[in-house]
Parts: sequence; structure tokens; C-alpha cells
Amino acid sequence: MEMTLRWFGTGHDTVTLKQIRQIPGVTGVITTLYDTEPGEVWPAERIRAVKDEVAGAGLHISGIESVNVHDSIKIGTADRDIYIENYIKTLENLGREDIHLVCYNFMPVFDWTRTELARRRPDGSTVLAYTQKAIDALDPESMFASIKNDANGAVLPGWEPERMARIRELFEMYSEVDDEKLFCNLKYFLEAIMPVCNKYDIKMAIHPDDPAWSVFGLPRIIINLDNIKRMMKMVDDPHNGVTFCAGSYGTNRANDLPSMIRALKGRIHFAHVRNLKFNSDDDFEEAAHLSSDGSFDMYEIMRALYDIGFTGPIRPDHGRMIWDEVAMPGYGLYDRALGAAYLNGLWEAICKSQNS
Ligand code: DNO
Repeated sequence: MEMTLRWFGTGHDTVTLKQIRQIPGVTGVITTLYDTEPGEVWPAERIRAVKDEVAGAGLHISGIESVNVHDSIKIGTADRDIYIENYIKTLENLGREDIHLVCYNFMPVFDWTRTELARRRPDGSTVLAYTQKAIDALDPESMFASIKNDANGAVLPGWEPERMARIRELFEMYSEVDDEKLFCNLKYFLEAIMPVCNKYDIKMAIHPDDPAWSVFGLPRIIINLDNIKRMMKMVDDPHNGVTFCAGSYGTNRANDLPSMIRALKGRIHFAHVRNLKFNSDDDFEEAAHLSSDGSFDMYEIMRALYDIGFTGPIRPDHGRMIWDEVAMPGYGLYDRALGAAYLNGLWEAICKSQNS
């Protein structure tokens, strides 16, 4: 595996490339063109510029998170082919710059959902949290307002103001889309992009729906092993794979993370590894990466990745806000750096115990 950190780009991130370079063992970044809109073609010169900037800091781009998929593609509207064409052009531009991993999601309307961005834990750190009661009592617009308030001035990925401005219209457009239709539209999209992925060896790594169940009545399909298998089988190409996000699949306690990893051997192209602490089945908060701080066995997760011979990029995921850092919730420097160090430590111990 290669240890990486997500970086939103100069002007969008409080964390610098220099800081990332100084985290022991981190050699790559996972980045994006944060100011592009879903459906736009990413200009080759802009991709090259960010690639040069990252290289100038002694790192490299290990993958893109995310090239977002336009809602017309997810809904399957008549104009979807235009946006698929644009997506293909973006993939070509990335491939020509020697970038071979793209993380994306197929979640309707918005991306991940949390009901609090700064829940206080006993040690005084603050974390992202989810409680089903709050979702049941809220509409998406009031959720957006509260998320915006707690975001420390940052625009959170998946909760961009442009997206939220169209929220009613989007809900209306998705009213005819159920899980089956969403699967169908995903298949159409994947079939269309696989030729360019094969040509440039670009691994597509779908991110799970987070939480791994329907919110606000919207369809959600990338939630468990059966559905992932269905997705891989319907477009059976090694470039059609997954981002194994422990914190997202782990929201559903029926998902056995290490055995899912083992079952997905060869098709996990990217891993997000983080821990959650459950207070009940439908109330959880994001803990430190350390196993004993949360509900997951992080050793077993890393061990399963080791056992399947995982060689792709891995990144610590959402961190707690600690040491008075002010940053995008989940994406500060300090706790993610601690997470990277811890995951590196687990990996070294696993490698040595296996080779001795
Ligand atoms: C949340 C992230 C997601 C992820 C997208 C991928 O912090 O893991 O926003 O980047 O779902 O498209």
C-alpha cells in the first residue's frame, strides 16, 4: 500500500503540501480540482499545473477524489450523454497526465451526510457525528443550513452552495428514481467510460454511500457486499472497482469490514481507513483512528488489506479536530497525521510478523 493524504488544493485547504510531506511515510496526495462543477471537462493545463505543484513539494498525485458525476447521469435524463462525453474527456486528460485512479460516488443529490460537524467528545476534541433521530426531524434544507454554520468557513465536499440552491428541484428530479433505476444508470455510465479507462489504465473506485442506507427517502445502492458484487458483475472489468471506505460501510453494523475486504480482493483500488464509535445502532460519532477509541478493530481491517495483497493508495480519513486547529471538519492536519502514523505502524507490524 501507499500512504496518502487527501488535499483539496491551494486556496481550498488549510493544510499545505509541505506539512503533508513531513508526515512520516506519506508519499502521495489524493486531490481534485475543487472549483470545478460536476459535468465540466477538466482542462489539461489545470491538471498539469496541480501535478507540477504537488511534484514541486516532493510528493505525487496518487489519485483523484473526486471527479463528480453529474445528476443527469444518475437520474438518466435525455442529456446524460453530453455529460458522459465530458466525463470521458476529463478521464482522457487525467490519463495523459499519468493519473490512474479516480474515486467518485453515485449518491443522489448530495454526498455523505452527518447531523453534527462538531460533537464534543470527553477529551474535548470535536468530531462529525450522525444520529438518525435528527435526520427524521429535519428537512434537507435545514440540514444544509446547520452544516454551513459549523463548517469553519470551508465548503464541504458534497455540500456545495450551488448544489444546495437546487435542492428542491433535484429532489423532484429523483422522484422517479429507485434503486433499480439507479443501478441501471450506473451500468450505462460505467459501460460508456470503460473503454477510456482501459486505454489509459484508469481504475474507477466507487465510494460507498454514507451512511450506508437511504436518507431523506433517496435511493442508495453502494451499501453492502451484495450490491457491490452486483455492480462489479454488471460491468465486469477490473477497472470497475471500489474505494473501500471503512467509515462508510461501517455505519451499517451488519457489514463485516474485514470479510468484505477479503471478498473484494483485486477490485479494491483505494482505501479510506477510519474508526467510528457507536453509541447505539443509529447514533455514531467519528473516533480517533486507534481501535480502542472506537468500535472497529483497525488491526483486522489492515490485516485484511495486507492479506489480499493490497497495493493501492490508502488514506487516513476524517480526523477529529484537536489542538485548537481550525480547518474543514474532518480534514484538519493533526488528527489525520496521527491516523497516518498509526496505520503505518499497524502495517509495519503486520508485514514483519508475516515475514518472520
Ligand atoms: C467524505 C468523503 C466523500 C467522498 C466522495 C467520493 O469525506 O469521503 O465526500 O470523497 O463521496 O466521491
